[in-house]
Amino acid sequence: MTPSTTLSTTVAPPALDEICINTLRFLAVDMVQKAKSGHPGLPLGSAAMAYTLWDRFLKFNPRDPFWPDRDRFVLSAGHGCALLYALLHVTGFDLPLEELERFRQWGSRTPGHPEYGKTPGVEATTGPLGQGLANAVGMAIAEVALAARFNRPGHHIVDHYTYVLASDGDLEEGISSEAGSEAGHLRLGKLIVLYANNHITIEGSTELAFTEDRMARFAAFGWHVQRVEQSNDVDAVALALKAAREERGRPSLILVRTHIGFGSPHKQDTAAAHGEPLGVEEVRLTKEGLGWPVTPLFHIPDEALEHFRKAITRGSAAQADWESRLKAFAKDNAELAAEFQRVINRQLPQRWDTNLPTFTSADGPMATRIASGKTIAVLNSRLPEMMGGSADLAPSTFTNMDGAGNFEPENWAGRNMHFGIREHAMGAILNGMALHRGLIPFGGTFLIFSDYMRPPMRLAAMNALPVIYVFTHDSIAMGEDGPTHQPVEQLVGLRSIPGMVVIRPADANETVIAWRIAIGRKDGPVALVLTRQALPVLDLARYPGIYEGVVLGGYILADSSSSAKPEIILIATGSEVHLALEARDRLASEGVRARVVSVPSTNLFSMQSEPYRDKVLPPGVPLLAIEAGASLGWNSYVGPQIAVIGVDTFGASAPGPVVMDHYGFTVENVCRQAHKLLRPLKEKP
Ligand SMILES: Cc1ncc(C[n+]2csc(CCOP(=O)(O)OP(=O)(O)O)c2C)c(N)n1
Repeated sequence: MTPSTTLSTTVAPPALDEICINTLRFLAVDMVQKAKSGHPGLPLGSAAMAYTLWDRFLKFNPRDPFWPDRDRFVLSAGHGCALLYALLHVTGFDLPLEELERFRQWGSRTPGHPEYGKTPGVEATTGPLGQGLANAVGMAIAEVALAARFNRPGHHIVDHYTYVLASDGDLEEGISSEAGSEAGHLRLGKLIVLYANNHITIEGSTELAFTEDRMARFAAFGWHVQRVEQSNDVDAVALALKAAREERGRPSLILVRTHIGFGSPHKQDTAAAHGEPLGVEEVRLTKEGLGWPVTPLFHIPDEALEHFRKAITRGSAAQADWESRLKAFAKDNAELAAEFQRVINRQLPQRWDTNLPTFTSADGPMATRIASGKTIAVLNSRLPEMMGGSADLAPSTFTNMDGAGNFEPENWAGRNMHFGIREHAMGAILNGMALHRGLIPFGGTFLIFSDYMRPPMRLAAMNALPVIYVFTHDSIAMGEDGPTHQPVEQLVGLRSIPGMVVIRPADANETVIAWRIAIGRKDGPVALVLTRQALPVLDLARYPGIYEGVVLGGYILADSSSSAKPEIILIATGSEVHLALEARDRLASEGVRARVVSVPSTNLFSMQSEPYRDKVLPPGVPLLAIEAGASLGWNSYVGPQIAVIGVDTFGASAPGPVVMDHYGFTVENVCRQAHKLLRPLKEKP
């Protein structure tokens, strides 16, 4: 039997509540109708429960959307954003009515799905179903982690809830199971999900594809589950929310039976209410049916606005109360209070990077994943806001922070996270942690499994979130596990995400600098791509350009021995840089002037000035790119005089060096390709 509570009352909502709910419904309907695009169904069906939450429980201040101890509200079903924009406008956020009238138009603050950073009060970019729900798990994790770090007896400066409005699609997506399982395991009692169970998705009834007992499923994850039969019954919704808030040992799912397109005579409870405007005539009928004036459009009755705007006084008072409590806390704990402000503002402490390791050739050969682990150990001691882990691969990714403890229900002060084998949720949870602020989140797995977390990585880039990924086993050189584990197209794929910075360091010192860049980047994610196999440590005396060079994304590591212009440039990343260096020496002995350019980050290199890039890669000099990954992408560097030694099939199962040999990553082949590239030039009359 499902351990659930059934809550239902038959009392009609009081008149003012109904007016307020209809205000939200018809603002959304008019937005969609005016835009001739959007989703009216969810707002009509879910307005009452959203209103109940925002009116009676949600702690927020429209005048300060970033107040750190506000409750978080994530509209996971981002397609229903007209409802969120209506709520933000009526409660007094800086979102004027004209913005609602410009729904989905160029340059408006009311885009087609909620976009973090574009609209005040939007806590996360949502739209790809399931992501918001998993982001919220990350936010709830951040809340308990920061509470464990900063709260003191008598001082609760971190104390808020995380709410989600989710739809059938959110729960159908696999990520909801990964994130739900993790949240249940962690006993995140202040995470509350309102699930709009309207039995309809785009293709029709959920009977087509979604018939499991969702309450039983979430109960099995360790959640507290409740059912509300009538979503328009604000008292029943309120009762369930109250019970959910009181349940501190388990996250809560409240399954609320909603009706898509509620009130629309021809479209309620049908998929037709989903992704298109109701139509002028149907809007009229719906308004008349619910006792709403057909015109004016975007109608907000005075009494509704007055009631909604009480959120400003309520929110300002709650924030003022928090600020005075923060002051009292600071009086007793000055350093801790300053530290709290620092991490919330994403500032780094003074001299955080002064004792990062420097490696010498005597330390090598060393895999860059090991160098990364050693760097993490130092960063961990300087940056207590670092929190992260791996998707069950910490012994391979070297992401564990010694002495930081495990983050678990019995120890929310722990900073080593165990995401389980749940890469997709890991990515979205990291986003939620970053969105919350106060932490530097990072997560690791093998580069090949970045495929499992690409949707949240894309959103991290879109949200400009400072999230760090530690991807190891970065090429076919990882060897025996074979093609299923050998990344080929991942590098070019990740580099192509706008706003993502991918760094593939060539040795231990480049790895340290890569970490410094990652920690310092506050406006977007960084993916560190690291080797499993040991690599020589580049001699800093011989290659002094490393420190400045990595920051620029690409630099001249070793020039041709004579001062004359190079005849060919060997451009390489990560482990292949060493191959390029060897080939350069061989070519020199064969009378060819070759320059080696290390490009740990094509993304950073492309941001540099043209003169700098031309200095590193002078136009007209032939290029030979060497990277154990798909050749696609390198062509952008090259005119007709380019060749790429890459991997354009799936790799093979054999010891790493053997695979590398077979794929042409040998000094002989690099030199052969270089000569081949140069021959036509030399033969020119
Ligand atoms: C990952 C993902 N797949 C597909 C879609 C396209 N899509 C948008 S809404 C939706 C389903 C709508 O059903 P439901 O989640 O129940 O929302 P409601 O019907 O309540 O509006 C789909 C498939 C999406 N937004 N995200």
